[in-house]
Amino acid sequence: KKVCILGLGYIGLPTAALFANNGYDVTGVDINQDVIENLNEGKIIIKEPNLDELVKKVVGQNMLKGSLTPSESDIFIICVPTPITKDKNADLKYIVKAVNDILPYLKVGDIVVLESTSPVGTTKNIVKSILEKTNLDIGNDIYLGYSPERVLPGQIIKELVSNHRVIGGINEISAEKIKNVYESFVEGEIYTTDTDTAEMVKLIENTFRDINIAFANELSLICDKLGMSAWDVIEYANKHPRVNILNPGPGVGGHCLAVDPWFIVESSKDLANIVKLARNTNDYMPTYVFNKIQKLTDKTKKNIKVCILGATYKKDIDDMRESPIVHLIDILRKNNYEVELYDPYVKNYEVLNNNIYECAKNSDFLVLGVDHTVFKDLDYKAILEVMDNNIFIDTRNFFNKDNIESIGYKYYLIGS
Ligand code: SAJ
Repeated sequence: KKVCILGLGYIGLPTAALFANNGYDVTGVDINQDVIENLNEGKIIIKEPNLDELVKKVVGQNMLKGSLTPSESDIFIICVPTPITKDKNADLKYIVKAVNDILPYLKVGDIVVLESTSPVGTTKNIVKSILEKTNLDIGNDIYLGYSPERVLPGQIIKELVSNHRVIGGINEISAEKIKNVYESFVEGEIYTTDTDTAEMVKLIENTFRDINIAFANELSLICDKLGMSAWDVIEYANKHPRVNILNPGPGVGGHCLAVDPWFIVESSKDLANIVKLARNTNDYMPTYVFNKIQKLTDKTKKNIKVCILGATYKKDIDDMRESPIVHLIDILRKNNYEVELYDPYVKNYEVLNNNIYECAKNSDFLVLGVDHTVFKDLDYKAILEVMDNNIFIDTRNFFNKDNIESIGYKYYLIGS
C-alpha cells in the first residue's frame, strides 16, 4: 500500500520513516526544497535521536522518497503546522492548502488522516468540506479521520511506537480503517472515537501540562517574594502521594504547549479562564527573568553584556520555536543590553557565538537559559576569567549553588 505524507517536520518525517520501515511505500511531501533534496540522499536537516539512521535505511531500501508535490496514493496523512495569528487564533492555511493539494489524486477507497493539532471541528467542518469538492461521499467512498501524535521531541521514534493513540473518525468505519493503518507500527493501545473528541483530547493534554507549569511558575514568583525556594517547596510537596507539581523555569516554549491552549480559548472565550491565565503566566516568565537581571545590574557601568547559555525551547534539541529564551534575548536587547548566545545545537541566530570564551568575554552575566546536558562539561573557571563580572543566573536549577560559588561566581536561581 502507498502512503503520502504531507509536511516533513518533527512529526511528519519520523512518521513517514516508520511507515516505510513497516512495509508501506511512502512518499514524503514538503514545500521546502532543502528537505526534499536531503531526504532523497537519505539525509535529514533536523536533529532527533535515531531518526537519521532510520531515514537512511528506508531511503536506501527505496521505501521512502521525497517530493515537492503529492501523488496518487491509498492513504494521505497531513502533518503540516497550525500556527497562531497575532490575535491568538488558529491559522489553518497550511491544512487548507494540503487538503486542496491532494484533491486531484483521490479515488474511491482512499483514507485521509489529519495529524496536525487543530481546533475542535477542523476535521468535520474544514477538511471534510474541502474533500467534498471531489463529489465522492466522505465516510463511504473516502474514509476520513483525525489521528494526533503525542510524542516528546528528543524521543519521537520511541514514543511514536510505544505511546497509546486516540483516533477520531468521521464515522466508525473511518476510525477502524485508520486504526488499522497505524497498527502497522504502533505498539501502544489505539482507542477510537469521533473527530471532535479526538481533537479536544489532543488540545487538553498539552493544556493540562501548560497549566501545571504555570502553577509552578506562579509558585516561583510567590516563593521568591516570600524569601524561600520554590524548588524546595515543590520537592517536599511532591512527597505527597497525590501531588505532582512540575518544574518552574524561564517560561514555556515549543510549538505545542505555548500554542494549543489558545485553540481552546478561541472556541470558548468566556469559559476558558484558567487556560488563558496559565498561558499569560507562562508568557510573563521571560520578563520576570529580565527584571531579576535588571535588579542585579551595576547601574554605574555603561555597557552591560549578558552571555546566554542555550536558547532552544528545551534541552538537547535544536528547536527554537516559541522559546522563552528567545523572548528574553529580545527584551534584553530592547533594553540596551549587549547579548551573545552560546548554543551548540543552534546553527544560525543573530547573536550566536559558538566560541564560548569569545561569547563570555567581558560579560557581566552568565545566564543558563536551557539545561543542555553538554553544559555540565564547560570549564566555568576559565569562563569566569574572561568575564567582567561574576553574576551567574540559573533559570533551570541545573547547577549546584555551592559548586558554582566555590569557583567565584555569585549564583542566583530563578524561583528562590
Ligand atoms: N517545561 C517547564 N517545566 C516543566 C516541564 C516543561 O518549564 O516541568 C517547559 C519546557 O522547558 C519547554 C516547554 O515546557 O519550554 C514544553 O516542553 P515539554 O517537554 O513539556 O513538551 P513538548 O512541547 O516538547 O511536547 C509536548 C508533549 N505534551 C505533553 O507532555 C502533554 C508531547 O507529548 C506532545 O506530543 C507535544 O507537546 C505535541 O506535539 O503536542
